[in-house]
Amino acid sequence: MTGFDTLIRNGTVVTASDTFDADIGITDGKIQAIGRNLPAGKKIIDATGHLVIPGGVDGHCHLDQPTGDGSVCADDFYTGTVAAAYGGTTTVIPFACQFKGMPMQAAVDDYHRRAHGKAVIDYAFHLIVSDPTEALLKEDLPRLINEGYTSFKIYMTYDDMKLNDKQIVQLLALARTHGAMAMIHAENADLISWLTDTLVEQGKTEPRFHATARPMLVEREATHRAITIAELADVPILIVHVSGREAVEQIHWAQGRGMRIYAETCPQYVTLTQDDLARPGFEGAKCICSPPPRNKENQAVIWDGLASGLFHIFSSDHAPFRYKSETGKMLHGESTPFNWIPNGVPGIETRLPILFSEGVKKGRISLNRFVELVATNPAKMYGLYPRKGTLAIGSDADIVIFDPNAKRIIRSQDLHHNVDYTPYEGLEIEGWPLTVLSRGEVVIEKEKLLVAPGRGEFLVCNKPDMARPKVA
Ligand code: DUC
Ligand code: ZN
Ligand code: ZN
Repeated sequence: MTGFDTLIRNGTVVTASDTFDADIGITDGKIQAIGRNLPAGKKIIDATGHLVIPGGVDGHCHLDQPTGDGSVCADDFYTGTVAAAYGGTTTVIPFACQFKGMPMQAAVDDYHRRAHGKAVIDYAFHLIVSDPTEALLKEDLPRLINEGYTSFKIYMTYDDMKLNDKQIVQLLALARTHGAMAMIHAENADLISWLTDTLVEQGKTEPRFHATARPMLVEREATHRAITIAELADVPILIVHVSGREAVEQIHWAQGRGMRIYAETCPQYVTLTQDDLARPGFEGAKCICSPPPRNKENQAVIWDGLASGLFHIFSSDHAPFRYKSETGKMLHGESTPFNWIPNGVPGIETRLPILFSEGVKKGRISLNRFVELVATNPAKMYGLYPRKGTLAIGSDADIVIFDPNAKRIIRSQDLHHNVDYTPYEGLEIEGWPLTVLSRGEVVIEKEKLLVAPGRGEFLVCNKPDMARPKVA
């Protein structure tokens, strides 16, 4: 056997199940061989002392997503995918978002236009359904699922997005019939609305009151309701961005009953707390996301779930809004009331390093579990496996050479997103990607971006096995 396009040699290969020393031979963008002492390739990458892992799959991030409140998503498909690549992610799945009154197809077409010519890594789309009309339920959504948009998000909160229980059950029944994965944002909208009104009437509008307006019980109730609706529709669902104990308990209960309830959590829920929302001045706005970060005890609960298998995926929920900007966190100036501050934190570049450093290095999760959470399971969840998310013969050569001992301090100025802050400023990290390949092409090497915008390809997703109802 001769002449791989690229040979990665002397590394420690890590998949979701195994860790072993091997070389990887790549030809035509695919992994052609994994073995010891493979013959040289035209290009040789020496991975001595480093881990060789599948490129990360970020199954939840927001790029160039239109909003309804005058805020602007600061990363487009160029800056967002560049930042992702620097952080060891080689596939992103952001959201084509339907607004009320808009055909879903129009949202998809618009999103393709936004992505066109920009991405440096591969991408697929989730859909956000906010207006489940009869036409959408009967024709548009089934057709889009069959065309490769095999996952959609349902909101139980946010006035312009939220669906009622009947709409949710209709959509879950549709997911069952057509084999799609339903992702659910579980927070009780009416309770949040009442709490918000009460706080605002009392003049309690600083960023820290965002956490008061969205306590864990509103997440718990909605999580339980989502589980109940999924049980009625008899279909698996994914509860996204789970923040703490109360939602975890509901998921644990449902999983214990044999239900296929999947769960996602994100870096913000293991690194930030509600105290970060009380940073001096308006700084707390930097950490406003929904659900909000909780406290240390809840972080420990999330870590337990990451270790035990309760959680299936670890996503960034990268929602990039600039801090010093009237299209960002300061939408209405420096004292923007919490309920007008755009929700979301940036984190597409720091996702793998944070989970590796805080999780693997601190002994909370294994190396294989790390790979499973950031790459393998998201690829499975969204019908991209085994093309993405693993190191196997025939898979796309989306590969990260990861230095497990690299020491960094997270600084906004060193990151590549188009946001003027990171909520993780000053966090000490051990472990960072060195070299990143996408379909065999070196995208990042020695801190440099080596590819042009537009090389990233749109991915048609299969219907995920994980979305199948349990066979009796
Ligand atoms: N919450 C969401 O539901 N989406 C984007 C960011 C956030 O905080
Ligand atoms: Zn959400
Ligand atoms: Zn989100």
